[in-house]
Amino acid sequence: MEMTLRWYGTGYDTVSLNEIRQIPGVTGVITTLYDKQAGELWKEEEIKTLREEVERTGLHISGIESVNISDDIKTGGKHRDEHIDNYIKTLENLGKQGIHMVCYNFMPVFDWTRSELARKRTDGSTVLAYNEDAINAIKPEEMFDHIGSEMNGTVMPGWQPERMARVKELFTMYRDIDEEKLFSNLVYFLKAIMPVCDKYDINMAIHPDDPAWNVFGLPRIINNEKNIMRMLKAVCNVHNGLTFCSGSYGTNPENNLPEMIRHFKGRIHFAHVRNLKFNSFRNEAGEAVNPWFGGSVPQGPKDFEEACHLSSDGSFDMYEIVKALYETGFEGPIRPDHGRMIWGEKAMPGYGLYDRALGACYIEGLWEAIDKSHRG
Ligand code: DNO
Repeated sequence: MEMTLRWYGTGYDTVSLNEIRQIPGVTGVITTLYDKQAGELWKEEEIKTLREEVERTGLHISGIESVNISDDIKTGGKHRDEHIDNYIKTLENLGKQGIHMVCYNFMPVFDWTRSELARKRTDGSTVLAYNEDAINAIKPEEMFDHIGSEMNGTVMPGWQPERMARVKELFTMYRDIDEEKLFSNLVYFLKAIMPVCDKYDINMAIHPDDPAWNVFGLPRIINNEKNIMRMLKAVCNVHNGLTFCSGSYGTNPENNLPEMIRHFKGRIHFAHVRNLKFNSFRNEAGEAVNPWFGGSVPQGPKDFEEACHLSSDGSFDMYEIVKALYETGFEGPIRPDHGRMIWGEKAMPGYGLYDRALGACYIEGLWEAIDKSHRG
């Protein structure tokens, strides 16, 4: 594996490349041309400028997150083929610049969904959180007004104000799109781009739906083992692969994360490793318990918050997750995912420097220990 950090680019990220290069073990960044609209062409010259900026600091680009997919591609709208052509040319330009991993998602309207971006934890840190009752009480077109003020003046991926101003229009576009139609539009897109991926050896890594269930009645298709399998089989090419995001698949305790990693060996091209803490599972005495370790029943609305990366702080067994990646021979980029906001930092929620740096070191520590125990 290679340890990386997500970086949104100069002018968008509160964290600099020079800060990232000082995180122990981090050698690459996962980045993007943040101002590109979905469907737009990325010119080779623009990618080259970005690559050179990163390389001047001694880091390199380990992959792109994201080259976004337009709503016309997702819904099969009238600009679909034009946007796919741009996507193919973009992949070609990325390939020519030596970039071989692209993360994207196929979620309708909203990228990820949370009800809060700054829930306070008992230690004073703040985290992103989800509460089903709170989500059900919000009208989709008011989502941005609801959480926009907690973005610390940043523009969060998928939550660009211009896009959010069109939420009603976007819902209309998806009015007739059910799971089956969304799935066949995904397959259409993947089949069209596989030749260029083969030519330039580009691994496509679809990001799961976050959370892993339908929100606001919108269809979700990348949320569990069965649906992933269907997608991988429909376009059976090693370049059609996954971003394994523990925090997204893990929102549903029926997803056994280490088992899924083992199952999709060879098709996971990118890993987002983070932890969550569930608040909605309780034992008979009413105490909060971990849904993964038995004896628990959900009580009340689905409610989770993002924890720090350590197993002891959340509900996942991070050791088992990292071990599964190690034992399946995972060689792609890993990035710590959302971190808590700590030590007074003001940054994009989930994407500050400090807690992600702690997360990177923790994952590296697990990896080293697992590696040494395998070598005996
Ligand atoms: C949120 C991220 C997502 C992810 C996209 C990939 O923090 O994990 O926005 O980057 O879904 O296209």
